[in-house]
Order: sequence, then structure tokens, then C-alpha cells
Amino acid sequence: MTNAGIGRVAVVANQVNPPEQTKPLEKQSEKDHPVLPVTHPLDPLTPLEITATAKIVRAYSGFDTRFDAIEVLTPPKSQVRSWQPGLPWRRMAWVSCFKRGELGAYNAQVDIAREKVLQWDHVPDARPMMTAMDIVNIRKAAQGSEKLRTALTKRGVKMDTEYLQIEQWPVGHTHDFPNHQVSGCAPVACYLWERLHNLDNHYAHPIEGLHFIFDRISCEILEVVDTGEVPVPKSPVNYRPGLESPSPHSTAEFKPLTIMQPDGVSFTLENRLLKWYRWQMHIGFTYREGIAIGDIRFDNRPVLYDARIAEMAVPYGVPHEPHNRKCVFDIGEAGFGCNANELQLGCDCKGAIEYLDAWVHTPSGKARLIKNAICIHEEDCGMLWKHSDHRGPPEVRRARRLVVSSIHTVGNYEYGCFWYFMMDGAIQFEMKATGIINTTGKTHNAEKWGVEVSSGVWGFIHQHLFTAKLDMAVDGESNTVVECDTLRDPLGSTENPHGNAFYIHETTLASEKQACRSRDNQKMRFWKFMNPNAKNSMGRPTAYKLEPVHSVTPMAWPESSVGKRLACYYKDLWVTAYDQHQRFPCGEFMNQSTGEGGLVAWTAADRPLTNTDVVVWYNFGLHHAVRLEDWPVQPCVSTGFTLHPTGFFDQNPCLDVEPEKDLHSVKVKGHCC
Ligand SMILES: [Cu+2]
Repeated sequence: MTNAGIGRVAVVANQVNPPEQTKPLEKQSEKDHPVLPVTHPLDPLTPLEITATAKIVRAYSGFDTRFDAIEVLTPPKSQVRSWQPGLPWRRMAWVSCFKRGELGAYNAQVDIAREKVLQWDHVPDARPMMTAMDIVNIRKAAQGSEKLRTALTKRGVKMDTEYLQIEQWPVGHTHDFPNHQVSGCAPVACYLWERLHNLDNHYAHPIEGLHFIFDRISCEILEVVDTGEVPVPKSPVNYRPGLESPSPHSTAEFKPLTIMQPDGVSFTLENRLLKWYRWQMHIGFTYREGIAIGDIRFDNRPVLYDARIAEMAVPYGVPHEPHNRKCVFDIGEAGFGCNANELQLGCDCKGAIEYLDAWVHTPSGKARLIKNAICIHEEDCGMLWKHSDHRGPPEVRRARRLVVSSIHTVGNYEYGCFWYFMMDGAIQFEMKATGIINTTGKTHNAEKWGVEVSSGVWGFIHQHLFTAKLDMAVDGESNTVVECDTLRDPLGSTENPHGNAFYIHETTLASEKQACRSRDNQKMRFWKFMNPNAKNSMGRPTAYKLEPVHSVTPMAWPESSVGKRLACYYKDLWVTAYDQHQRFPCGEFMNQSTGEGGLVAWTAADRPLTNTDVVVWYNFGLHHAVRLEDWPVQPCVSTGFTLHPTGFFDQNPCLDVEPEKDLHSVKVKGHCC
């Protein structure tokens, strides 16, 4: 994707939850959309708390306030750990906002009940996240630009909303764009596509050689750049039923494949406290990051205090303007939570499904409902374990897993976030990328940088880089991170006379600078997060491990302006000492960031990490060389990671799982084996 970027979202015609669908609090029906009560310190703000916070901040600021973030202020971990159900606590909000028409942002901490702003910080150079308002302003400005209208007319494209797709991309921070970056503007690059009709896939019709730069502060177009006419591809390529499809194929031969749980589900959800099998966790949600899972326990033993996807970036590998600016931080610049889909039962989610709604804020500080934003269900997961020998019947156990998921539409791409909780104690995260590639027309030397997916339509090479925040709490907060390399002594040496021997060598990552690590496939490297104070039956520290199997190397030169913004992605693993305020691994204000802040800055302190409260930041991703098969809509491709228990249990924790025989399973008639 992302391709698309921030703004992208907002401008897309059929975007999920566009601004006009905003449902202010006063219009919500309690019956249709019951609001969960606040029962846990990590609970997201309720719609009433969102609007109350906005009101407090607006009164305090005294200016026309627009909101980037209104969310629950992350409480100190010690307070959450010492809290007991039923005990009261102060509901605090964290706010990031800005003055309409002015560069810079303000961060605030708000005591909601006391209606007080407790902290108020001005960040003069910050450029806030893109918002739904930008789209409206961009379209309005575009309508008033004679230069743009003339350039479109020259290409035979109508200005009307039905026929013209404008997508706003964060402009990035590139060498060719210095003036607008320092002159008090907040520029965005606006790219153009043509639609043949309202439901047409506009990505089949890129308007190459024409784009414009819009300033979010003055709400004016700074420049229209027309570098020469490139014929707009006119052949329709669609994916919706009833429209043109390049390879229609029926699945009518498919017989029903039904998932049934006639006796109901095996999990319970009390407000946001989810329990299944031996797992329990708190399901949170933020405007920026989406799902945030807190206080994850197995058999009531802590494993993770906080797990979320904290940032992502999509750098493109094209050298020429304007496409060289494309490097979008889809979480920090656009937001995952605010772009969460309203999931559809039986389509997005199949089986017996529990949903959680999400309440997010609008730029003006109202509460907006995203119904069914989080899907919770359990699913069959094949074989759990098996063994057979000649002395008795085989022993086999079936696995199932708990799934907590959401899907986020950011412009042209969809990102599906799937957290899996396994019976053997493993935690898995899968990111499914689907949607539509970002397309351009024929550009100089396009064959080198991309693939022509249909006549005159190009998709350029790019990467999807993700950062998982994993606040480890293996049997408690005091953890140590160990790097595990597999080594072999020289052939013929005393320890390896026959050359077959190899072993694990462990190195403690004792400080933050030592813990900036890269994968090493030659050494089958993995990392272990262990608790030196909690021992298993063999006297070894209990631990979880992570193997870097989906690592991606950023291909932008690290010294380049794009590379500097991607600084944290040149390492696969970072570890920091816990600090509740260190949340955003690439920096807080990502729009036109320069690479300052985040992990690179935090770890400069080189804090000690041994036997203390550590937070792991793991990078993974997709290296996307575009395929014809990605067009016109991309089948899901996956990336992710798994946390496996290693010595956390004394033996296979699933020995006590009872044998299961599914009485609905049948032999296919006539099948001969
Ligand atoms: Cu891609």
C-alpha cells in the first residue's frame, strides 16, 4: 500500500467511515449502539469522555481547536498493576491538537472529572496527522484552480467529483522540496486518477505528469505541476461484480463450507476483558494504532503487558518526481484506528463472532462510532500434537485458536491485523495486506522501477515496514533479553572432531545500544525474553522467544532523506527500558518528520536492560515487487511474527487436552484411498 497515505483515505470516494458518515454523540442510539461502561484503567475513552475532553481543551486553548488525538492517557504501569476490580481511579485523557490555520501542535493531559488541563505543551514545528477535513479543503481548492482545470481539460478529464479522484499523500521530507518545508506550510502532494463512472476502478486510469501541492495551513494550492501530457489509460479494469473483470471465474461449484458452534463460543468477554482457554487479556483501541492488547496472561501468569502495531512505513523505490516523495507512515500520518472498517458478519468474519465497537474522535472533537471494529472469534487450527507407535492407538489432539482482528483501509490498501492466541502458549501476529496497488502512468525508464500491470498502468516496487511494540512481562516485569546464535566449532577441533556439532551461544543484551540488533540467518539467530527470577522445573529462567522470519531490509540509502525517516527500520530488534511516554517508535509527529525522535533518540541514553522492565520493538514487513496477480485487487499476502514459549512451561502445556472426535466429519462418497 500504501501506498496511499494518509490523506489518501480521506479522499477516497468509497472510503469506510468518511467524514460525512460521522455520527455525533447526540445522534447515537443507546439501544442500537450500547456504550460499554468503564471498568478497567486501560479502557478507551467513552464517547462522553471524548466530547467532554474536547470541550475542556477548547475552553482552555481559546482558539479554533482541531484534534489529532483524544485518547485515554496511558496510566503508569505500577498503577494498573496495583489496581483491583471495583477500585476507583482518575480518568485522564491525552490530547494532541492544533489551532486551525496555524503550524504546530499542542499536547495536553486532561483530568476529565475535574475538567482541568494539567499539562499543556506547544510543539511549534509539528505538523499533525492528516484528517478528514483536509480532503474537503483540497477538493474545494482544486475546484477553484484554473490552472488545474486547464491541465485536466487538456487531457480530456472532467473536474467533477464523479470523474476525478484526488488523493492526498504526505509530502515526506525530500531534498527537492525544501522551501515549502521551512516556510510555515504543511504541504501535501495530491495525485490524480480518472474515473469513467462512479463505481469505476480509478486506479486503472492514472493521470501521469500532473499533480499539485496543497498547503493544509492556508488551504491553498501552492503549485500545480504539469510536466507534460502522458495519455491516460482508458481501458476499464474492475473487480466489482457486474463491471468489467479481466478473468471472470465462477465459484458456483463450491459447496457450502459452514462453521458452526451450536453450543456457543468458548470465550467470555466482560466489557473488554477477554478470557479463553487459559488466556486472558484486555482489548484496547486507539485512534492512531487500532487494537492494543493489554495485560496478556496465560494461567494468570503475565506474558505481555502491552502488544500493538505501533508504526508502519511504505517507502517507494522510484527516483523521479513526484513519486520519489512517496514514503508513507500509515499509522503515524494517517492512523489505523480511525480508518478501521465496520466489519460485516458472514463476510469479513465467519462463524460465531463477538464484536467490539470503537469510538474515535473527529477533528472537531466529536465522538464517532466505528461499529464492529474488532472481531473476536475462535477457529479450528488443525493438529495440536500427535504421536503413534506400534504398541497402541495413535494419540492426536486438535488445536483451535482465539483470534482478535481488525481491518484498516488506508487509501488504496487494506491492512488486516490478526492476533492469534494458541493453546500451546504461543502468540502470533499476522498482517494481511490486500487492496489495490498504487498506480502511475508510464514514466521515464518505468521498466526498471516497476511492472506494467495493464496497458499504460504501472505499479512500482516498494516495501511495507511494520513495528510491533511488545512490552514483555514474562512472569513479571523484570525481564532480560538474550540473543541466541547457533555456532559450530572448527571442523576437526576437539569439540567438533567430525564437523557435525553445533550449539546455542547466548549473549545478554545488557543495554539499549547493545540491544539494537539485526537478524543473522547464518547463525539462525533468535531472541529470548526471559525472567531471571522465575525458574522452570529444570532451574532455568522462564522465557519466550522470537525468530525473525519476516524481516525486511529497507533499500533506501540510510543517509538519504527517506532513509533518515526510516532510521528505526535498519535494525530488526530494539529494546528499551520501560517509559510510559515512549510510544511512537519513529517519532511522534510523522508528517514531514526528519527522522528525529523515537527509538533512535530513546536508545541514545543507553539505559541498562538486565533484569528490568523492558519493551521490545520488532520490525517485520513485506518487500513488494509488484506482480500482475496483484491487479486489479491484490489477494492477501501475509507477514508477521510468533512469540513461542521456551522454558515458560515445564513440559508441553497441552498434554491435558482431551481427545476430540468431530461427529460431523464424513467421508466423501465414492472417494477411494
Ligand atoms: Cu505493496
